[in-house]
This record gives sequence, structure tokens and C-alpha cells, in this order.
Amino acid sequence: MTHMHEEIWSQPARWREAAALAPAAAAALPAPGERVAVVGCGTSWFMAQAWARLREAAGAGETDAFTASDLPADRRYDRLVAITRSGTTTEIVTLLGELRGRLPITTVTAVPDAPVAAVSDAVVDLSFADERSVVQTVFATSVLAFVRASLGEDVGPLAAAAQDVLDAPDLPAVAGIEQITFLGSGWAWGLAQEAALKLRESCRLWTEAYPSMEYRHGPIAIAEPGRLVWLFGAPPAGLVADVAATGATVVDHRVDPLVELVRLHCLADALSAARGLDPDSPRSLSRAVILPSA
Ligand code: F1P
Repeated sequence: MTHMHEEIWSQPARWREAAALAPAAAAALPAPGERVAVVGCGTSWFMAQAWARLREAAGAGETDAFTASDLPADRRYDRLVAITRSGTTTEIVTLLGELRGRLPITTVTAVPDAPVAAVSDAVVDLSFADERSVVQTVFATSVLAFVRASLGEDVGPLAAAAQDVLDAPDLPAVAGIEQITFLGSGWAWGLAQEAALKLRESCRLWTEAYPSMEYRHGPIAIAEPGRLVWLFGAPPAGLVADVAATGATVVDHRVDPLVELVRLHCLADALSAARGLDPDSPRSLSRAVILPSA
């Protein structure tokens, strides 16, 4: 059994732990109304995108998300939030070092004594959700469980729904499917991008992701039999029929997008095994990208 498998199946318990942490961690998080930039790389960037849209939707304040290498230099924020499982990713450590002292920095990490801590003003310790697999699953979703609890949501029903999916995943048949596109709107778009990344990393599958309303603006041109379109969250009017008309398979469960990401994890687990791949050590990837100094 792979580490990724164990980590996927640990998610409901870790989400409950993450939610329980929220009250004590409140002082480290942006205050309501603060203008916030959330940064990350890879999976953590997609979680940053979801966090930004969730925070704005909750009315907690204007929030932008950037990859750590691409924060516009002239933007003014009240606080920077960084998400990094390893706490060692070069772009994160570099950016925080540059911004330290110019605005408060909160870092959410699985390794609270990693180099990132020295360039942060506050650290949210999610070490209980650290992972041994290179491919991230439980750390990323625990960050969002923590965020949602911090924004006042009851994570208990989400954890229960995730457990139901793990018990009976109801996976789409993907034998013979050569390409999958993931679609989502609002905060679900970050999760659609994460779903696409997960299958690239763990299964070397050709995947793409778009905001749902963008799909008919070009990407639908590749939809055809043998390809699959997977919807995260409720789709816009008419989209399912338009995709079905191409002959592509449509996956449309309409459950909470975070719970749907767990179903995707189950597919990544099954498909990587079927393809004889090791998701714990995927080709060309490492736990963190640590670049040589220029
Ligand atoms: C982020 C990350 C992962 C990716 C790969 C390299 O690391 O880009 O998302 O899957 O393993 O690292 P981190 O900053 O969250 O530790």
C-alpha cells in the first residue's frame, strides 16, 4: 500500500483535527476586513486560490492569490499568507525573506520548524497532516478544512461526506479515456486545477482545468468520445448538455467540491496502481522544489 493511499484515507480524521485548531489559531489569521494576499506553489498555490475565494465569499475581506514567484511588486496588502507543506520551497522562502518587516506574514505549514518559520510572524502548525508521499493530498485538503472552519463553517458534515466517498467512491470508468478536463467556478476552480495536477503528477495523464464558464470559449473544441469532462460544484446552465453533445463523458456529482476532490484522489490511487506507477515518488518530482541560489 502506498503512503498516498493511507494519506487519502486519513482525510476525514485530519479535517476534524484541522477544524478543532481553528479557534486557537484565529489570532494568526487575517482579521476581518484586512486586504490579504495568499501565496503558494503547485498544490499550495491552488489551495491559495480556493482560500482567497472562500474568504471573499464569506465577506471577510478582499483576498488575492498568487504563485509565490509572481506576486506583483507594487500591490499593497495588510497581510501575506503563505501555504507550504514543506516550509522549504525556494520561491516561498525567498519571497517571505524579501517582504519580512513590510507587512505581517502568516505561514500555514506541516513543518513548523522549517526555514519558512524564520521569515514568518505567525505559523499555523498543521504537522498532524504532514505527508510521506511526494504527491499532496491530506495536507492540502486539511488546509481548506482549517480555512473553512476559521470562516465559521461546520466541517463535521464535510468530513462525514468525505468518509462516505472513501467507503464507496463511485468512480467514473476511465479505461480508454485519454484526456480529462476539470471545470469549477469560484473557489471550486482552484480545486479543479488541483484535481488536474493530481492526475498529471500521480498518473501522467493529460489533464486540463478551466473556470466553468470559460470551457465553451475554446477548450470544448477537444471534447470528443474517449475524453472526459469532470465538474466540480454546480455547473452553469446548459453546460452539461453542450459537453454531452460532443460525445465526451461528463462526470457531474454535485457534492461539495472538497468532497469531490476526495473522489478524485480515489481515482488517482486506483489509476496510478493500474498503470504501475508509484505516486509516492513520481517522475521528475520531489517533495519540495529547492532551487540552487543564482
Ligand atoms: C509545493 C510543491 C507541491 C508539488 C511538488 C513540489 O510544495 O510544488 O505542490 O506537488 O511536490 O512542491 P510546498 O511548498 O507546499 O511544500
